[in-house]
Amino acid sequence: MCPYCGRTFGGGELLLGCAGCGDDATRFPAAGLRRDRCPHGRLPQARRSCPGCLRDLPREYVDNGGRTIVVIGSTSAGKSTWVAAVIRQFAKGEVAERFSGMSLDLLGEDSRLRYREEFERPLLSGTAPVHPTVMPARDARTEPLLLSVRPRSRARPVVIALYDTTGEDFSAEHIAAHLGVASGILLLVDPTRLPGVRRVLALGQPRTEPGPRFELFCAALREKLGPHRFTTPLAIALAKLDTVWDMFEDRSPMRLPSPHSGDYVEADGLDVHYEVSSWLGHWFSPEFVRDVAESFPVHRYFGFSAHGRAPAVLPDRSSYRIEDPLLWFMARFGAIKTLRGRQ
Ligand SMILES: Nc1nc2c(ncn2[C@@H]2O[C@H](COP(=O)(O)OP(=O)(O)OP(=O)(O)O)[C@@H](O)[C@H]2O)c(=O)[nH]1
Ligand SMILES: [Mg+2]
Ligand SMILES: [Zn+2]
Ligand SMILES: [Zn+2]
Repeated sequence: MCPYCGRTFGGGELLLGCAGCGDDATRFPAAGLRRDRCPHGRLPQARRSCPGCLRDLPREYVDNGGRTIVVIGSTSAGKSTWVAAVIRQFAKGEVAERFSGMSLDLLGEDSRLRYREEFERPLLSGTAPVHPTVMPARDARTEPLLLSVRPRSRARPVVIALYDTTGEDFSAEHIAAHLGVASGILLLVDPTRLPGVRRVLALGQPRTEPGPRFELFCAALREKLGPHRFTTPLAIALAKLDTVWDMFEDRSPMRLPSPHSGDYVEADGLDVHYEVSSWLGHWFSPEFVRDVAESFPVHRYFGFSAHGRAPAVLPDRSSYRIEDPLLWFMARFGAIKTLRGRQ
């Protein structure tokens, strides 16, 4: 499937281009190769592009096939910041310290440029973004960041197309177009929008809550995919954990550093899952937790902060448990091992 236009093609349909054929240069389907040569008998260019939208597809994406992860949530839930922070976490080498040889690369010039311009600079530069929405809606739908995550050095990479939707997209049916093929969905919830948290922090009631949007989202999915339950793994994460840091007890798993190292530690994953789901039931609504369980048999709750444990203290804005959902997806994809039982 093309990560840009969403259409599906066979390998033989991907377009190749002539190299050094001058005025005769043309683009032709890979199936048209004759002994690895173009119609003029010369070696073609290495790059392959989509016959639907004509965009170049990175070689690793073509060779390995891609997994699609869609990041959704209300406006300003912290979606773009999560994407930026998780990539930075790899770049800083903090994941490789725990998973020897694990690495993440942005694939292709488009993804690298976009990461720098739209994620790294506005979200991690240490200055608050001028506009909360960093990405135009048009881009969110068609422009994934293509990542290649190598679980160990020289291991076969997992190629991930990461779609960072904007809040407005959350309920729209065009999201469902992606969700039908998604290998994973990450739903972010901003705790400062939840009625229970707002009462405790005396913030007044929010204009929008994530609940009605989640129902619309499920309705859009049903319309697209039929009335069945969705086998796609759903990760629901309480973002901006620093804003509710004081509400967790000392013994809470939300006080422990992420223990996943070498393997995905199932016991910790479950501890966090039960902690976050019970808080969400309490702060938000038990129906939300029930609806998630009913629609998505494979789901797990997470909590993280892109701004570290304390409320954002500049300049050190190291993050907390930011990579946990990605590690869970990697474990579900079979790319890293899951450690079961207590340590
Ligand atoms: N305190 C705190 N603030 C955060 C955290 N993550 C993001 N924010 C802030 O939340 C605001 C929204 O973040 P974005 O990442 O732009 O949110 P978004 O979900 O991409 O929003 P849209 O694209 O508009 O739908 C920004 O002001 C961020 O600085 C966090 O972990 N802690
Ligand atoms: Mg965004
Ligand atoms: Zn395409
Ligand atoms: Zn040629």
